[in-house]
Amino acid sequence: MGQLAKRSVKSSVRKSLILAALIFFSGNLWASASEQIDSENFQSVDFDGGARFLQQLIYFPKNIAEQEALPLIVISHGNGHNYKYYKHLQEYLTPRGYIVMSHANQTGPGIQTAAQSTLDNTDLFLASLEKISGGALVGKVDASRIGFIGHSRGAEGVVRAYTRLQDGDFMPKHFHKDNIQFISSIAPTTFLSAEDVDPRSVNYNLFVGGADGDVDGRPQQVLMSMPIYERAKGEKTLIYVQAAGHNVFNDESRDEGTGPDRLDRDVVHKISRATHLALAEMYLKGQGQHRLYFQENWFHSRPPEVPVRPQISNEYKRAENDTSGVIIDNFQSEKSTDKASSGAKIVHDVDGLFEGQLQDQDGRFRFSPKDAMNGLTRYLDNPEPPIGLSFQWEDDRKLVFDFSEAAKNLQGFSALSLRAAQMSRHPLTIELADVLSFSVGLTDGLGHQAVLSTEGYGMIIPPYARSGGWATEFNILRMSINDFKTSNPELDLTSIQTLEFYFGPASGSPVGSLVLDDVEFVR
Ligand SMILES: [Ca+2]
Ligand SMILES: [Ca+2]
Repeated sequence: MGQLAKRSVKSSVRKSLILAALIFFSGNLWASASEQIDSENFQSVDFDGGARFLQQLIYFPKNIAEQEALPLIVISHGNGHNYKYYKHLQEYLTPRGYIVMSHANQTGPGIQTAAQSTLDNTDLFLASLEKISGGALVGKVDASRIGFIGHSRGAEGVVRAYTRLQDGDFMPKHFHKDNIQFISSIAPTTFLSAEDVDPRSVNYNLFVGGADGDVDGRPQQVLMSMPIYERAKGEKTLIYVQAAGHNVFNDESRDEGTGPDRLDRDVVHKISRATHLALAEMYLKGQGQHRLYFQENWFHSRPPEVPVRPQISNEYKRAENDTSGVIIDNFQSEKSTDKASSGAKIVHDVDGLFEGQLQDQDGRFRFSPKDAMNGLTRYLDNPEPPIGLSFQWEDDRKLVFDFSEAAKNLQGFSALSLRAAQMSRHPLTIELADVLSFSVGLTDGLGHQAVLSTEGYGMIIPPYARSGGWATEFNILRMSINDFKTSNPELDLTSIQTLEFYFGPASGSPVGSLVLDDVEFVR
């Protein structure tokens, strides 16, 4: 389909979706009751800023008087939600040394008003410290360390708010545009364009529920969250909780999710609490040890509070301006399947090798042999479409990156990192019906080789089987360079010439349909 036709279809879809959304999300606007909770560890106070959308529920540690100035976390709810629905996060984060403010959010008209609410409430909060709890917070809020968390329209809204700050389109009086240290979007909509909603270089987390019955991940504007993640150029993390619905990310909204083995709100809250604490510790308090939870596959290493049972696929990518890694292939240049973006030669005998946009090609997730990117929802109108590789195997096959003309010195590197996904509803994904594994080799100039199975580093899990399979979900894999060396001490890390992927019965899953991206060595 041509770009113009595609655009007009999208814009009519968008209008009808907006209408449908307006009808669907009625009622449950806001409730205001003055309350003041005084627990052992925290205090909470309702602050009335003098207008309907300037209402705030503020949590701060009980012993605030003895504390240094603390970072601020702002929570922006979704449409049909309420600012008092995020106490599970507020009660958990506050005693750990944060001030957490959740505010009334004008989501009804859309993302622009939601973003305005986030900005106005953040500035108003910082301007009003003398009026809150008898001035207990005066001198206790460090406005140079702010995190934004949003949900649904509020999740798109917080990114819109950030984009406006960066564009100088909103001038805050009490904080600076670069004080936003991280943003976490929970199940964001995608109403607005890539130009208006762009995380730019901020640290960015995306949370998605695979059983979401609202922003359900169909390959359509508004309903697919992933393009915002793909736009981000800062350090970024993605947590895809397979059996979580849209509303179980807050305390009270009716669960609208669809799909098997649904997760209780309590379990989803444990995942969200642990994730947001790790993000806050990392980005607001400089506790870098939490980074490993995100860099590694969650079946290998996840925050201890996260229960092991839920199926979660996760992604991580270092910031674009972090030059510590060496990309072998991110597929963003060199469109030939014989040549990697790094210039390495590609030799392979896999089936159906296809390089292209990480976006479903026919707008539906039913299997079609013509759609080599089935179930992917990564691209709407990003300036640079994300591109990756897809292929299959039913026997022993390989895919080799040959950079012997410019051998790599991997001493000082910690890992090979890549993201990989089982393709939703592909016949070989259905035949496998299991987690997927393969083997990875490194070979030096003298022919010494070390081969490791991906199994030791996490799982490439089957797509969540909602209506037979929904999104094609990437899983990060991070394989230790040291482990390659240990498995063959003769391997000369100073002169690695090829990186080999082995698929099939001799090396892992006997059959499979895989999408691959971001193959790189990282420090
Ligand atoms: Ca499709
Ligand atoms: Ca790519």
